[in-house]
Amino acid sequence: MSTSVTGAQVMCEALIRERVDVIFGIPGGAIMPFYHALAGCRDRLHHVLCRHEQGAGHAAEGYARSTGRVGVCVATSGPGATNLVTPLADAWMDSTPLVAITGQVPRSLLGKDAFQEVDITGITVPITKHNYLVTHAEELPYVFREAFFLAASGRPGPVLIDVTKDAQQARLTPNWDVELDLPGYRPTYTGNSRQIRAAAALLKDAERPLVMAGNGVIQSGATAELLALAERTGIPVITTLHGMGAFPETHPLSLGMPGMHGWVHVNRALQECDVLLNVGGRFDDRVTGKASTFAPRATVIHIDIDPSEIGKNVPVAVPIVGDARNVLQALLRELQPRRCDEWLAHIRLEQLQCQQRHRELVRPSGAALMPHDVYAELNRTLNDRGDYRVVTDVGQHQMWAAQLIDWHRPRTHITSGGAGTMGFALPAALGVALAWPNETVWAIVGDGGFQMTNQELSTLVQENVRNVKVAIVNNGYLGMVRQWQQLFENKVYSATPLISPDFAKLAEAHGLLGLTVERMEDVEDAVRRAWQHDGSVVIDFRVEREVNVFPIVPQGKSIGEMLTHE
Ligand SMILES: Cc1ncc(C[n+]2csc(CCOP(=O)(O)OP(=O)(O)O)c2C)c(N)n1
Repeated sequence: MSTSVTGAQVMCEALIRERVDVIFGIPGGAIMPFYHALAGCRDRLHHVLCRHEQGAGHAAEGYARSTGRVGVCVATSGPGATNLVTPLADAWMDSTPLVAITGQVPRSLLGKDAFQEVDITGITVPITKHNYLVTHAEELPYVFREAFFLAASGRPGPVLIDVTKDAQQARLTPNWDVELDLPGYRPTYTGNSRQIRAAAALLKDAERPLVMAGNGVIQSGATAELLALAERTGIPVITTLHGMGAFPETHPLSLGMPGMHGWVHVNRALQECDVLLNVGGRFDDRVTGKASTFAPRATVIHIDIDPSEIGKNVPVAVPIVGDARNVLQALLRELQPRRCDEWLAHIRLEQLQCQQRHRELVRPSGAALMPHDVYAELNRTLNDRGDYRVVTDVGQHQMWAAQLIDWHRPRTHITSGGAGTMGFALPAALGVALAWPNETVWAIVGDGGFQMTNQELSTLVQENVRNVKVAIVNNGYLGMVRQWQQLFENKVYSATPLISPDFAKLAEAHGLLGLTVERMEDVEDAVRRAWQHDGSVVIDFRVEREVNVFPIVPQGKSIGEMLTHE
């Protein structure tokens, strides 16, 4: 038997066979054999050295979310592996296809509290779709094949492969002739035709129907089918935070976002609708508010690839398990043209009144720089140019971005929705920028979240990434928490005022262009300079400090009980 390759070389070869071109990580003792092997295939596998494993994980997520392909991150054992826990949880909550590779102590030391030993497979059981501890190099070709298949198929998600150091060092003749053998894993891609006919009948007869588009529409590439369905039936469409971009928001049938920070007219439409078709959304509590009072008059149709989502949060009359694109295609074959003009006019009237009032209420007089001014300018230039992706972090700025930018294309709005992970935006933008070198990637981030992972600016420089433009919406607070303290905790601002460094100087210290904007008159110029500058940029928008995101549905309340102003 030839003993020409190591387990580590097999790992690299497996990645190449899965058509991986870029991986994000940090080396260390237990993963050193893999890194040694990686040096031998630099021309085929590009490794990005991040500054923190959390950054590596989010970068892989950004790559995956913007391309639909599996993102890959790598860490050593122990603290390297535990630093990946947050991105794994994030990917789990947002159904992001990810493969995380970690080194593990040698098999002979397992369970002995060896140096940098952590039971990472044990830790990540609840936040991975599947995970593996590989102790024998011969298992590697099969495990990698299966891991990539699991990460990308059915409902996508993160998979972890933990490989002992001795398995990486062992020599073997790999067997690449692997047949997948997953008897218990059979995702359903086509919906049940009887249920699809039942859904069509409901949509035909409904007086106040509504379509809610979630992440599944984007994941399955069903945007054309969604548009066709809306245009054939005249049914208005609402888009969840992760559904943004699934339906063009300037379309006459687009209503906007529902939920905790959704628009008043959208939440009212949900409370009034008689048939609700949820395509690829999971009825997250940020969408439903108090679930028992959600859409009380609606007969609910739910299309989801994951059967365990159906009926989990909201009772469903017509469950359709399948891939959103397949199911919508089948549904389209059943649907005759119709219109919903009266219902739409009713919602539009409400929208007009609510948005007029909203505009008046959110603008305190004499405010220096309102966050809304920044978004208005970003929205204008993004839509003018079209060649962009936007990554947002978590907090007030994230909700304003969702509300105030018109999202048109799938995979252009990337955010941490399920886990709500501060620190996501900058490293995720790095992953997006490497996947889309010819587009401009805006990272919109708060002063708090930026400080959680801003060391990845250094990675941008090392990688010569020139297309990331960071817009910090700097309000001197952990803004979203401060807002809750103001509204619901009697203005006791406990641990939310935030001192920050001079962010423009921090950018300059990295050799990047740094700009500071304090006046409304300077917003346009700064945004234009950022677009034009051949290199990554950080803009510190110092905005009015105590501005709130409205509407807001207080925690535990029905979405019918929104606060629209202070
Ligand atoms: C890792 C992490 N820690 C804590 C939180 C809780 N949290 C949610 S929003 C928020 C404030 C965010 O502040 P900032 O980044 O400045 O953004 P802003 O809300 O001001 O736009 C915090 C602390 C979180 N979501 N993630």
